[in-house]
Amino acid sequence: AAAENELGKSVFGKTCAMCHAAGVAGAPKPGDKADWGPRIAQGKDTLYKHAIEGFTGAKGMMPAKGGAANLTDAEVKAAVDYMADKSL
Ligand code: HEB
Repeated sequence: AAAENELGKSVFGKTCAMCHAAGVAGAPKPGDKADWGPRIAQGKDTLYKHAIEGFTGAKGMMPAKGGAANLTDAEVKAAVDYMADKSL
């Protein structure tokens, strides 16, 4: 469906890839279904909240907005969708 999530792809590339592309410090890699499955099962609202506000989980620390406080919530949500859609 979201084949053309260009916003999410762009935000991911600029802000999220530094940790998520290689799985730095426990960051779940897009496409890693085993890691993303239970995360996606929490529901999108929880994923959005954790990405926007930050959270500490069993694997490490997700900084609020990936450390880019200038991002809008909509930009962060698009990046979450981009990663989650690759991991279904
Ligand atoms: Fe991150 C996780 C998103 C950036 C690190 N993240 C995560 C998640 C999400 C995200 C959705 C899941 C949550 C849950 O599970 O609930 N990120 C994101 C985004 C971005 C990011 C959208 C861009 C804006 N990160 C980032 C960075 C880093 C990170 C930059 C580094 C520094 N993360 C992370 C980690 C994790 C995450 C480590 C995991 C945690 C646990 O423990 O689980």
